[in-house]
Amino acid sequence: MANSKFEYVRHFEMADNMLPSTWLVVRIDGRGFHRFSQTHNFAKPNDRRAIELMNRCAIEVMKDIKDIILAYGQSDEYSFIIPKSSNLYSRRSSKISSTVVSLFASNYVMHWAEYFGEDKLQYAPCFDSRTVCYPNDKVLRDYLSWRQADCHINNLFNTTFWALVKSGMTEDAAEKHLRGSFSKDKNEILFVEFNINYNNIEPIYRKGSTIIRQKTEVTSISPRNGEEVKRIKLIPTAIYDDIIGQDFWDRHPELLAEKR
Ligand code: DGT
Ligand code: MG
Ligand code: MG
Ligand code: MG
Ligand code: MG
Repeated sequence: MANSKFEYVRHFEMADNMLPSTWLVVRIDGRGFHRFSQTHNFAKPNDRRAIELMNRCAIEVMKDIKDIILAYGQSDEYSFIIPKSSNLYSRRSSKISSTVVSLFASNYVMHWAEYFGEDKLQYAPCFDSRTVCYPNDKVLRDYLSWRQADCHINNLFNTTFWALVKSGMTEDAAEKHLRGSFSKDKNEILFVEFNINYNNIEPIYRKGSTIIRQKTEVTSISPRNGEEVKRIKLIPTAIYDDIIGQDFWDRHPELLAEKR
């Protein structure tokens, strides 16, 4: 086929392929969710509906993009892990980032009402996205530990902050009260003043959500003879484990295995 004289403009597109044989992490984050959470009256410190909607979106992304082996989410963000061996979209950075974030955002809108019921979506939510490559298993685990530690630090702060405010302190006073405090101080305030043992708060809030492909028995009806057929399928499922320690990785050796 003859090329048009315009086709040279194609060469203005720059290659952005990510290094081969490295872990790829796509992190999406809600744009201006400080305002979005206020407009939609998210519960403080954690809105269960918002978290479950985020998890649903991540699950739908993983059902669509099979290369993703694990996703980790907290607050208004989600990280998607693509293994070293993957050749998804020839590892083109913007193609991967834009596909993941667009799928995530459209699912957020599509499934909103299932989680928020009568509380209508007030305006179109938006997420940003980036793809970063991590050269080995240690930095990948350190990346995930960084996000889970962030979840812990913010959740401990927010839980204590909102307990103080709900007990009658102004937001300014609560902010001052907690300035410069250590984890043990916040644990102490929660325990002594509010009778809350932080470790008993639901793991979904303390640990964030990890989606892995879990072996699940599914039952379907055979179109041939109408009989029930049971099969084991890998279904993306949310769990709320500690992913910083070695235990999680020992229980799921397939995640870091070279061959998949
Ligand atoms: P950005 O990402 O630079 O566009 O700015 P934001 O406003 O999205 O800020 P970010 O991503 O650093 O922080 C997430 C915001 O979302 C933060 O203000 C808290 C809010 N948020 C997330 N999850 C919840 C929730 O479950 N409940 C409430 N009340 N707020 C939440
Ligand atoms: Mg944000
Ligand atoms: Mg930010
Ligand atoms: Mg965020
Ligand atoms: Mg096209």
